[in-house]
Amino acid sequence: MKFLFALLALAVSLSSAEKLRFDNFRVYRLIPKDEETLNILKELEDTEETSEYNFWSPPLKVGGEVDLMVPPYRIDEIENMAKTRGMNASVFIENVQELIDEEGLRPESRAGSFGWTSYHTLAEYNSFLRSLATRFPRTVTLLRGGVSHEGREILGVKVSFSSANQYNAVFLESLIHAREWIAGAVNTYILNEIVTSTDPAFRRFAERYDWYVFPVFNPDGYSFTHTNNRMWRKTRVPYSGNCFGADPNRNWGYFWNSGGASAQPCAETYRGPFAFSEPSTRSMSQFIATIADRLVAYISFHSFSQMLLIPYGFTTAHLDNYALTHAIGLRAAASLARRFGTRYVVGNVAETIYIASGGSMDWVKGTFGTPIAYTYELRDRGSFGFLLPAAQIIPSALETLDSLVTILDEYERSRQ
Ligand code: 0X9
Ligand code: ZN
Repeated sequence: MKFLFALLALAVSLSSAEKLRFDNFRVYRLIPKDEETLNILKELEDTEETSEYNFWSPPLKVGGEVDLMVPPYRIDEIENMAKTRGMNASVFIENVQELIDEEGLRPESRAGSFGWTSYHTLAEYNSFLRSLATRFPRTVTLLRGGVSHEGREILGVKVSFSSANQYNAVFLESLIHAREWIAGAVNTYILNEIVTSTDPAFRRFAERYDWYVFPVFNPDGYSFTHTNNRMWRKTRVPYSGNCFGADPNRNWGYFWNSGGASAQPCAETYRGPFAFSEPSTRSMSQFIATIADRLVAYISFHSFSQMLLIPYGFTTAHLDNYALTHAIGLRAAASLARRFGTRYVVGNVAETIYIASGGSMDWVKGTFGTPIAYTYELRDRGSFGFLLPAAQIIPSALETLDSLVTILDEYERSRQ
């Protein structure tokens, strides 16, 4: 009897963990032409459940581009609004589920290998890190940087070729936003090149630095994108109103709650009840604090929209070494474009996208004065958005790595 109950409980818990489907969900690119229309969109962003209307790019200004995922039963509503309000509305994605299904084909994992022709689960990322440390015990060390609310370890590696590089360290962060899958793929590709590339010029570059690489900053959110909701962004800490998660990139304790962050637990940019309320950001910040004096660079990978962003998000002011990092950023974007022609926009967060306080990059640079700090918004510009086909992982990674080499080379040159 007991066994039967256990079985029943298991069945219930399994069915409550159902995977959301997005059949015939569209993604529209909208361009509001007046304040009133803009305000209607902002109202939708504040009041609607994110499982209904989900903003892939938020409404910010008249004439600006807004990306909105729309369920099939609300398509008429949006089409009518576009017609009556004279709002430009083009369909960028016809069927979200179709793109998700293509991601799920996973040729690599069927072959039981780790690579960059498909996306990977948290477990696969973690076993990749462990196997690197096993295969290259003299250079790669597995790190337990932190822990998440649901008790998942936040694993990373330190790659070091010489103790002389101790104070010349680079930190690579990704997947603080769960749904931005390309970020973790690009980050681990770069890590793999750093450890295994045989190109002599690249080896000279890679072996000049110590590397701290953490592919999955938000493991609860990331595993939730695999099991329940591909479009999840935040952590999974339960908050009031039956809503889950704070935005882990609004939760860091440098000018926390200073604009561009929501006080509403249900919002996609919820700042959390206090700075470092999320176990993942709190524990990772504690880890970073232990190595901060060694860092020359902190790089954070996000998607999408093809931007190379410098601090800060909390203010539009040009602080610290803005001029230098902006100039380096332009050169980095030029070297990124050289390979496949991919165009990136360069600027600080607040001026280039929006005011956003509580980001990890702001905290690192503001707290420790780390000279080089960039946030990448990787491919694309909205054709696929968060659902970038796996065939674009390697091209994205190659061009991104070109730009990273330029950033660090140019910074070195600037110091001579
Ligand atoms: O809003 C964000 O956190 C990032 N954009 S995203 O579309 N990937 O959500 C921008 C990060 C800006 N960085 C800081 N605010 N420090
Ligand atoms: Zn992001």
